[in-house]
Order: sequence, then C-alpha cells, then structure tokens
Amino acid sequence: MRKLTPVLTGLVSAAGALAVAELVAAWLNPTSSPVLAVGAAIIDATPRWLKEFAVQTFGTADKAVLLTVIYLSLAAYAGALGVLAVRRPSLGLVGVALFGVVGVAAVLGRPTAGPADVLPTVAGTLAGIWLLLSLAKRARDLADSDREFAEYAREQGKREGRVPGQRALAAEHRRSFLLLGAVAAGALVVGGGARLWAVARSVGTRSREAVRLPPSTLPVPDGVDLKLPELSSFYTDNRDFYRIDTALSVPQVDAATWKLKIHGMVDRPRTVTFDELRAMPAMERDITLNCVSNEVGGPYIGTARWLGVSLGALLREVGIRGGADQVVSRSTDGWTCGTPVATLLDGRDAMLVYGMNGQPLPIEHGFPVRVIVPGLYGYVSACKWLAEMEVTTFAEFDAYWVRRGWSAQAPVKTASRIDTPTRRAKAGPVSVAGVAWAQHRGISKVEVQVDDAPWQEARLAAEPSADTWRQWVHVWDATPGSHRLRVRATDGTGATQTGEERGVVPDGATGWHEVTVSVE
Ligand SMILES: Nc1nc2c(c(=O)[nH]1)N[C@H]1C(S)=C(S)[C@@H](COP(=O)(O)O)O[C@H]1N2
Ligand SMILES: [Mo]
Repeated sequence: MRKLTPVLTGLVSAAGALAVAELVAAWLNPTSSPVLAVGAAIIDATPRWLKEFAVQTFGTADKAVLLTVIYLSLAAYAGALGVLAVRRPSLGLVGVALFGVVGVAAVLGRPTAGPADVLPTVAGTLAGIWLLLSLAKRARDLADSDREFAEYAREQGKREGRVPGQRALAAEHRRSFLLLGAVAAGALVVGGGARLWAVARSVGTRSREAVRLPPSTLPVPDGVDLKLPELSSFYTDNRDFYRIDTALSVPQVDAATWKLKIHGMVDRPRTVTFDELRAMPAMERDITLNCVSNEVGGPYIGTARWLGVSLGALLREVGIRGGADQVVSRSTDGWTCGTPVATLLDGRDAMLVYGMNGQPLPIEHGFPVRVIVPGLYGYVSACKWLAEMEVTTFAEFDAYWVRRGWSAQAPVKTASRIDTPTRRAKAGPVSVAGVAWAQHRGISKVEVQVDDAPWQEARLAAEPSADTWRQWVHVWDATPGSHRLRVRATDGTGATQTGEERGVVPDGATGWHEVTVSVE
C-alpha cells in the first residue's frame, strides 16, 4: 500500500484540480470546463473514419465513451506525475503546468470562447499544483522516514517494526491515507455537485421552463398508426428521439436574449428575436428527420410534430440575391451546415422550429430555435441552437461535415426498415411490420420478400403528407425453420429503393434491410 502512495498522490491531486475547475466553470460558464473543451477539440479534430467507427461501435453513447477515454488518460498521466513529483517536485510542477496549457489552449480554441473562459482551467491548475506539491512532500517525508528506519534497523540488527518510533510512523502513514481519501471525497462532492448545479441552474433549462406554447391546432391524422406491438409509433416521443450532434456539453441559450442574424447575399439583412419569431404566423407540421449516419435498418430516425414559422417566407422577406445558392446555418457553438437555396424556396415546409410534440424544443434538440427541412438529412439542414444564417454560395463555403468529406448535397434516400419480428416467431400468421421513408417524395409501395419467394406488397398505413415516414405491415404465414425477410420501398415518383449495398459515407447508406427469423 505504501508503495502506491505516490500514484495515489497524483490521482488525488488531479481529482482536486478537476473539481476546482468544474466548480469555477459551473459558476462562470459550463462550457468552459477544461475536460469538455479538450473533448470538443478532439471531436472537431477526429478524422472521418474514426468518427464513423465511433458512431457505429458506440452509437449515441460515443460521447460517454470519449469522456471515459479522456478521464482514463488523465488518470494515467496524473498517476505518473505523482510518482515523478515525489522524487522531483519541480518536474511535477512542470507536468501540472503542461496540463494547464493544454486545457487553456483547448478552451480558447472553442469558437465561442472569451478570455474569462480560461479561469476554470487556471484555477484548477493552481489547485492541482498546490495539492500535488504538498501531498508529494508528505509522501516523500514518509518514504524518507521509512528508509531511515529500515537502515537503522539493519545497523542495530533488529527486526523491522521493532525499532522505537516505527509505530508512530505507521500511524503517520494511516493519517496520510486518510488525508488522501478526504481530498478525493471532497473532490468528488465538489466536482459532482458543480455539474448537477450547472445543469439545474443552466440558462437553457430555466429559459425553456418559461416558454408557453399554444395548444396544437393540427388534428392528429387518421390511420397513420397501426398500433402494432414492436412497431415504431408514428410520432416519436421527445425523450426517445435520437440525438446526434458534435456538442459534448449541450449549448445553453436564453430565449430572452436569443437572436437570429440573417445576412450575406440578401437585400435586407435582418436580426430576429425570439419574441418576433413567436409573433410571426405559426406553422405546425409532422415531419420525419433522419441522420445520414443511419445504417440500413438503423435507429437514427424519428417523426415529430414541429411548431415554428415558415423559413421560406422569411427568406423571401429578406430577399436572396441572384447568384446565391447556399444558406449556411451556424449554431451558437460554431457548428455549420449548408442548405441549397433552391430547396428552401421550392415551396416545401422548411421551418424555423421552437416546438416539438407540443413542448418547447428540448435543449438537446436545439432550444430555443432550430431548422427543419423535409427531405434533407440533418447534417445539411437541421441546425440546432441556431444563431446565424448566412446566404452565400457552395463555391464560397464548406460547412462542418463537408470539410470532413461528406457531400455538400444530401437529399434523403428512399429506405425502409423491418421493426418486427427481430429474431424469433411462432409458426402461423406473423405480422411483419416496419416503417418506410422518402421525405418529400412520399412512399407509394412497400414490398416484403420471404427467402427467395417473389416480392409481396405490404399494406400501408395512411400518410399525412409526403414528408413523414409511413408504417407498413405484411401478414406472413410463417413455417418452422430459419427464414430471411427483406423489405424494399417505392417512393412517390415510382422509383424503387436500390438493393445495392453502400455505406453511410458520403451521402447516406443504401441497400435492403433484412432480418433472419427462426420460426418454431
Ligand atoms: N448545432 C448543431 N446542429 C446539428 C448538429 C450538430 O452537430 N450541431 N447535427 C445535425 C445532425 S448530423 C442531425 S442528424 C440532426 C439530429 O437532430 P436531433 O439530434 O434533434 O435528432 O441535427 C443536426 N443539427
Ligand atoms: Mo446526422
């Protein structure tokens, strides 16, 4: 145990440093936490293949995995620093300072950083230096005493532990462990408390609680939900709606001070406040949103009732100049996406959204305002925590994911998914059911194939508009044994979903979803 003291010294000092940094960050600005800033910098620097690997391997837990890796690396570094500091305090000091420099660089590298954002890292670094130097001195003194006692015992020819004073030294060791434990526990309470406090008093949470929405005026469409067990419901609950973004800490925006700046190649640049947006004619639509990173059969898709205003109307008001072909949306945390002007103005229900399924837009889904454009993947349209729209050209600007190798143009591809059965079924009639989507073109047909038999047409639920997914069901007379089920959809233009298998890069996966079912 005594041998571990230097390592523990490093670990405990780092925990104390992080706790102080989190506390100052919670009080100042939660996104200025050094760990989150380092994580955000790593996310932005991640090459496409690694991002793909992360999303495919960890799904929406990719952020938790990243934070775990950061904490584990920090722990390894801190443990090594502890060993170093017990031998050479000056090296320990340099090591903590280096940690501080990396933290400050990461924090300042954030697109929204201000000079005050370095304070949490600086405070944490100072606390870390103080803790490491004082705890390491204590550890060194104890180790020195251990050595002296051992030497003395050897000289006197006495057995270890029989030297006068060694009992007191053992007590001293115990006190030292207690001290380390106390600092660690204090760090846990301070750091964890700071995080909870930051979330509870977060600007976004409080601001969102103050938003009142009018009741829905759009009737729930008839016959869109077959209400079959295991089949995705037509509307996706907000808490079940997939979440994909680069934000390690969710941006906290106050609706009261929120502004949308519309500028660039426009005749009448304009700034819109939340109150002004709420005063515009409201528009409510059921629209399906999906992610380009969704594999065939994957979960990154959902349908919600969105409340907001017409984006097309607003863009007509500001007057888009000739030659402009791209609208770049930028979020408060600096993420960007580029949407074709032609798509935004072709009459489809492109929206600035502030309500989702009857509730103010959830913070994770972009509070207070986001964009929704039916028929486009999220990464080229659905900017959350919207701050700015700049009218420009595709030649002039590459948005966040385009710079990382994804297509600038990304209309959604016609696709379909089998929700049930997944693995097993009982012989006899079995409802094979799922969803199909081709937003803004609509779904005209869904077919199911069992093994190598001819494709059979499924029964379609109602479709309120071409902008949502469509449920389907096919009753299959299942016979014992293992069977392969496949699905394919045909969109509103009459084009059938391709069976050619391609990955998600650069503009969305293709191929037929298939499941193998064992029937008993
Ligand atoms: N600010 C911001 N908006 C963003 C993103 C992001 O990383 N940052 N990701 C986009 C992507 S890739 C998708 S698929 C949708 C997902 O929206 P959701 O999380 O509400 O489902 O948001 C889009 N809007
Ligand atoms: Mo996405």
